[in-house]
Amino acid sequence: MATFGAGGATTSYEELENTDLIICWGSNTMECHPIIYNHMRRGIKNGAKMVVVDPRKIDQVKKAYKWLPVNVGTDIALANALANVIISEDLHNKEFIERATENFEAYKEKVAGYTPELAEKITGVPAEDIREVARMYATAEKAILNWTLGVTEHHNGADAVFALINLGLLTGHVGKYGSGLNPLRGQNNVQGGGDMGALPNRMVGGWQWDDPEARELFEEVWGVPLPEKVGKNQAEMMEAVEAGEIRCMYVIGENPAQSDADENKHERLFRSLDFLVVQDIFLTKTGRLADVVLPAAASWAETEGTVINSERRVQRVRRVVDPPGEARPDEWILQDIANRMGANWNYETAEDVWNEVRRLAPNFSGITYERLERYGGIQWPCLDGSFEEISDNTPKEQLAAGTKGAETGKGTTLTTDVVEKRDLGTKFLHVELWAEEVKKRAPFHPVDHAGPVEMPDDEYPFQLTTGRRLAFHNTGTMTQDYKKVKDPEELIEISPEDAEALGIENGDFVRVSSRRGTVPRVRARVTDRVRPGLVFMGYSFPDEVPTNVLTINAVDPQSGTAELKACAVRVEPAA
Ligand SMILES: Nc1nc2c(c(=O)[nH]1)N[C@H]1C(S)=C(S)[C@@H](COP(=O)(O)OP(=O)(O)OC[C@H]3O[C@@H](n4cnc5c(=O)[nH]c(N)nc54)[C@H](O)[C@@H]3O)O[C@H]1N2
Ligand SMILES: Nc1nc2c(c(=O)[nH]1)N[C@H]1C(S)=C(S)[C@@H](COP(=O)(O)OP(=O)(O)OC[C@H]3O[C@@H](n4cnc5c(=O)[nH]c(N)nc54)[C@H](O)[C@@H]3O)O[C@H]1N2
Ligand SMILES: [Mo]
Repeated sequence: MATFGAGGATTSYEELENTDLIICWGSNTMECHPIIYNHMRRGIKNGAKMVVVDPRKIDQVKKAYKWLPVNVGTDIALANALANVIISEDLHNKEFIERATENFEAYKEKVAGYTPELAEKITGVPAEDIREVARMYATAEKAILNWTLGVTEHHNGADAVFALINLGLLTGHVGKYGSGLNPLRGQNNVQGGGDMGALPNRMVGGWQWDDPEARELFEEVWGVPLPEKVGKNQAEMMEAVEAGEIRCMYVIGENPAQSDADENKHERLFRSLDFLVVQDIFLTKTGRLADVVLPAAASWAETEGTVINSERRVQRVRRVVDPPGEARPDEWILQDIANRMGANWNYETAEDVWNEVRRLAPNFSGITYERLERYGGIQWPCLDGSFEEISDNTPKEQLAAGTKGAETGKGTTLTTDVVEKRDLGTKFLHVELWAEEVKKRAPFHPVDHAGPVEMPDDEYPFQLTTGRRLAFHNTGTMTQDYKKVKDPEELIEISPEDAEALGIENGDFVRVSSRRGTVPRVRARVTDRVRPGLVFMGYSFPDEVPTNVLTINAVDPQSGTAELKACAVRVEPAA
């Protein structure tokens, strides 16, 4: 948003199949975004090269042309060094920079200090590899840079995102078919959650909270004055709990007592509340701490509505089974509570809610249920909701291919004959950066490297990074009872060298402790996926292995995200 004004992945999945270079930066795409990875796989089959930037030798490294085994928390130094090479070898896209960006001189000055040799010392990535990947990225005709939590879950994660976006601006790999910048969304509806205004400073459709035009529109549609104050993000809320300013909390579809960093501290804070309500489809740990549990939420298969995925595609969700017992859809509960507080909400269907969204947010105005029914998913922005001119005989594939014309780089809407006049959404964002005259330039944000807050020392000699495995989801509420998969328990990945030094073998139990807490028993997986000094844990079995008692609550002031990807721990053999 800070660079382009819109928060969303800029390309569509399809473009991953039609590009020359795919970079996965801090993203275990194969295990965590398997659908998107399938598109990447096709791209690789079609000739694209993949570069993986990850401290661990994750499985997709086998398919990669190049793996940059970056030290945890040193991504900014690496990105700046790539830029350093691109500029010093005169490979940057001067025409694009001149026309579509601003603040290049400051950026150039900043990255001048990040030579590949210096970056090698910080990041552990050989200078020659940095040079090679810099050249590949700068000279590729099309290149897509994808990133996720390895980049963002740090005390300076927002800066790291700027460092990556800067690379896209430097090379012009954004705003044209097959090139782009993609923050992959974690869940099926993370994009949708943000788009619906589930952010403290944004409204439905991404409007800035204090935008006068938006306030007028919302007050008119909702018929109530809006609060004057901007809201708090989750980290700020927990600070306010600690300060005694927030005494009551209502948690929907989240298990923060186990997903927040420094679990012991967060458990204390949740316990200190006067009143806690949890609305979930399972009884989570957070639910067990609650005064009131609304066991009423219905899962995605039991409810109606829409979700919005990483490529900004709005898709219908349909009820296929009835909710069990007294379970009710989330929006039903919210409406009932609102009305008991004196409001007068009368949404009968999910479509009623969606139609209000269409009034509030121009990006969605053209996405009617009727059109979703007809065409399948539609990518926002989509302004024009008409469709009657399309004949019923138009083959579905042709409609789906509607935005093909975008390949020419001429526009984001379609040019295929049949659907010429129809707005079937927007395949990729920011084509306006390639217009003759650019109205709003994208600024470079020069940033500096700053390593993790807590580094290993004599007392806590290992660096712990945390993340995911294919078969288990987040805090495990929905997956931990599922046993018919490989390794249905938490594991700590540890290098053969470290295992030998500790006198442990693959499958032995170890005890892991940090300055904040202790995991008494977790099974060791001895593997060269991690290098000496680094250990990795998931957090999907938190009742038996509460990984987040170890992690550090060092929060990025810009994003509100904790440094879940780096803390220092001690590992010892356990009984
Ligand atoms: N150590 C460590 N910690 C992390 C991370 C990490 O990498 N390492 N990652 C962080 C990230 S990226 C995330 S997103 C968070 C995730 O943290 P959480 O969101 O707290 O974890 P989930 O387990 O996904 O919890 C989702 C809850 O929603 C419930 N649910 C599912 N469907 C519905 C529904 O339709 N309605 C309602 N009301 N409830 C529903 C589920 O039962 C579940 O309890 O964890 C963060 N914590
Ligand atoms: N199977 C499965 N899929 C999921 C989820 C799940 O729980 N299970 N959760 C969903 C959610 S909510 C999210 S947000 C996404 C997350 O998707 P990802 O971000 O891909 O998942 P993670 O495993 O948290 O972290 C990705 C990688 O970051 C690397 N990494 C750690 N530290 C650093 C660093 O300093 N620099 C770099 N460059 N890399 C680093 C780790 O080694 C890891 O391989 O996955 C989603 N999909
Ligand atoms: Mo996430």
